[in-house]
Amino acid sequence: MDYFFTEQQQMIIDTAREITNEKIIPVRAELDEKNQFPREILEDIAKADLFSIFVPEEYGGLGGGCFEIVLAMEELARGCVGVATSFAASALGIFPVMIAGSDEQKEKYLPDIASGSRWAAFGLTEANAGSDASGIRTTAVEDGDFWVLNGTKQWITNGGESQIYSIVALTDPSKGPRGASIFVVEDGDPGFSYGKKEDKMGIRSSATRELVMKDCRIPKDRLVGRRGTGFITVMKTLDMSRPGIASLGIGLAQAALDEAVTYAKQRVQFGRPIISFQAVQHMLADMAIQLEAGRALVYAAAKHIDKHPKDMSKASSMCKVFATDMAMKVTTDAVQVLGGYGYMKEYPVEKMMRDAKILQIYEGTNQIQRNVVGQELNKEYS
Ligand code: COS
Repeated sequence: MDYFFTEQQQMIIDTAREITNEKIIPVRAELDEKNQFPREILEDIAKADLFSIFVPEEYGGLGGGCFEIVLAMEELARGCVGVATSFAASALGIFPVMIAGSDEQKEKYLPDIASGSRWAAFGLTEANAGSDASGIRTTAVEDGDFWVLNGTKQWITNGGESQIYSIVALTDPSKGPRGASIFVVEDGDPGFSYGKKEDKMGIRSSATRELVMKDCRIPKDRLVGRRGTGFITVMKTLDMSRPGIASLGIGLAQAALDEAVTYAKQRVQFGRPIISFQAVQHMLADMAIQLEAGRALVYAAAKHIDKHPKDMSKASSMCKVFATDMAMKVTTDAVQVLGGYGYMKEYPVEKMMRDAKILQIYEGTNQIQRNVVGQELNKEYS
């Protein structure tokens, strides 16, 4: 379907597509098997200037919006959701600075993020605070010209690989969500270290690790935004990033559909290619229909967010739910079309199905997204 991309948008797609075809697809199975972080591919992505898409022009970026990010992520995810997640995590990690940071913080961090010379990560989740994000226990206490952070963040994408971390901590624990603030912690800061590295079902090339802060002392100017406004910034950050996760579902489902159709045209049973059987055709048709509906919703949501940045939540959550539930279904059906071969690691759809699962879980489970949509409806109709 023609989505009437601008010249710049088409260039972003073409650039990401080239990286996917030449750098990602040839090594994705190996990265998956070895649990290996795609450092070199991220360096190629940096050279191709894709990290600059989401950074404002005044800080060396392309000044693209949510729509441009979505286009790049979709293409990268067509190759490997683990690699695309590693790319996406840098955007997620720096969004708090873009949303609430001071001019000095933006000048200090954004040009490096745009060039891809440093990567970011987002430290919100803790062992006892997942969906209930305001249940975090990490604290930040003022001490002269410093903040002292204590706590452990869990399942942090790009943990141990990034150099810049946006960490959510309680500055006034008695105030709940209104007592949270965000800080930039840098790799090498005293008292900051990396803990357990996770062994995951899918997106195995992405790094998922604990961040440990033990009397971690950081200068006062690392506070992002005003003290106590961290939770609102977290929510805005997630509103901005969730369409990106949706687009990973689109790229992944496209890859699964491509594999399924190609296989169905070649596989002969009962003397005919299996694509000639209506049972298979209907499965493929449903996959294609759901995929295109998801893509249209993600693009529409991203465009809405770019035009109405104060009204992101519903569009963002809607597209995250639809596109990632769709990706789970389409990748599962792709395995079904390939039958026994689909279940084997020799064929890529097995990895695709494993990769799809996390999309329904991270950056807010799809149950939480439905809560957000429901709450927004409640407000709209009051
Ligand atoms: N934009 C701006 N502000 C928002 C917001 C948004 N999208 N969503 C909520 N807020 C504000 C609320 O208005 C409220 O502010 P006040 O206290 O001033 O009224 C505050 O944030 C708390 O909101 P709420 O009461 O809805 O929070 P809960 O404690 O019920 O928590 C959350 C529910 C929002 C945490 C839950 O729905 C959620 O999104 N969980 C998923 C978290 C997540 O994505 N984790 C994965 C991170 S992986 S990177």
